[in-house]
Amino acid sequence: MKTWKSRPVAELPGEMPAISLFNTPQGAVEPLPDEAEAGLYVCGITPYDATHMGHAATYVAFDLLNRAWRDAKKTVHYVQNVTDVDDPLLERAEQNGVDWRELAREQTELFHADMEALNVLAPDHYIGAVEAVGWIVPAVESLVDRGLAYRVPALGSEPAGDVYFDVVAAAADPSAWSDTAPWWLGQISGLTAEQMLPLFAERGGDPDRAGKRHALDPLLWRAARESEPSWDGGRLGAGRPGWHIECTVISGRFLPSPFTVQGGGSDLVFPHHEMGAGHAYALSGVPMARRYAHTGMVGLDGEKMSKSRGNLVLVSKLRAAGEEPAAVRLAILAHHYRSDWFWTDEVLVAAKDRLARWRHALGNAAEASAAPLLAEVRAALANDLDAPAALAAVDSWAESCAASGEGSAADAALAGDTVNALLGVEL
Ligand code: 5CA
Ligand code: ZN
Repeated sequence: MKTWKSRPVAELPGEMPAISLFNTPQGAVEPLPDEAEAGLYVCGITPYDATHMGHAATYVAFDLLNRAWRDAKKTVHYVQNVTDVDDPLLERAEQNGVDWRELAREQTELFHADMEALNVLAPDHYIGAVEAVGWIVPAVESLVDRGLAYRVPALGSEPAGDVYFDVVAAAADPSAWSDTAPWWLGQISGLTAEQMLPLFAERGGDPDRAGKRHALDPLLWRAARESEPSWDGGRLGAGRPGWHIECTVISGRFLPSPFTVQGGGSDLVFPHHEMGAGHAYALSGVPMARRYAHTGMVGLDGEKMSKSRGNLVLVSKLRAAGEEPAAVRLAILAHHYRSDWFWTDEVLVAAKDRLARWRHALGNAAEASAAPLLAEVRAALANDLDAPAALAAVDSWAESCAASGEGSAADAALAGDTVNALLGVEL
């Protein structure tokens, strides 16, 4: 699918230090593998109610990683999906009386325009679930053939042919073992089955579905129902893909196994990334990713910002109201990517004020001030993408420039490039 357009990124002198990132399964900040090529998969939007500030914060966070890696001279392979067919999208389209394809198309376009405005570098591959159906079918067939997935017979009002992943068989399958760690339920989230159950129900799972072998078995293929879109599923029969297998198959197609970082919001740790890792291991016999990174949840008025609650601040609305996207981005960057935080008007006011101070400082750049600033910003980002520390470094640079009354053009240029290339904020 077409993606959005990245703005050019200036090359910076000197070197980015080795980058460390919090790894969810380990619960600790760990050095990232120091390889010439890096693979990044970030779970994309389900295209309705895009782009709210929580979405924006998640993609800006992984954009910092992308920029830090590029500054470290790595070749980055960045893949993102768009869940352009799924229950919540179909429900919303029905509610609004619009065609689900039209809703997805229009919201995906809006998301792209927002990402472009926020100066988020575009992924190399932007892939829709609909595009991926033809790759998902053989993957699910192979899981069924190998006894790691099963079909549920017709029961009550449900037709025959829904296919589920067998979490018990997949975790125990000896043919899938290798010298790298096999997958088990809880590997990514560290949760117990008791803790998983309510989350599973809340986040798209169906623990009470009759005919399943285990309450936590996730859906791989949903047999065709009247009035629901469906595709040719080969030996599976007509239907549409489940959610987790979508990201597993898309990442597996465009990235090596394991790839470097699987990313998304903390609401995806379980079941989405847990089950995705299970699917990937069952399909390839190696782990899906080396690291799993998760952003905190952005909220509004004391609650998580979510489409279902409807408490949304949309990037497009702020843009339409004349707010500068660079200020919106700075408002996001004032929070560490792993913390949960609330969007408020004051957050944006503070960001606009900061942007103005930084821009003013460019006109008074102190001699030899930019190279130390670059080193500080790099060190902050290398330490688990600590954007607030990077912002503090630019703040004190700006303050010392204002006091210096000098006007070094070379320092202004390098400071501007530093803020633009590493933080994605154009001064
Ligand atoms: N399509 C799936 C992922 S495959 C999905 O979760 N879509 S989404 O539209 O609900 O979310 C898109 C991305 O934004 C996901 O990475 C999700 O974790 C993240 N996200 C959603 N809500 C918030 C929030 N309130 N704060 C931070 N990130 C959020
Ligand atoms: Zn995903």
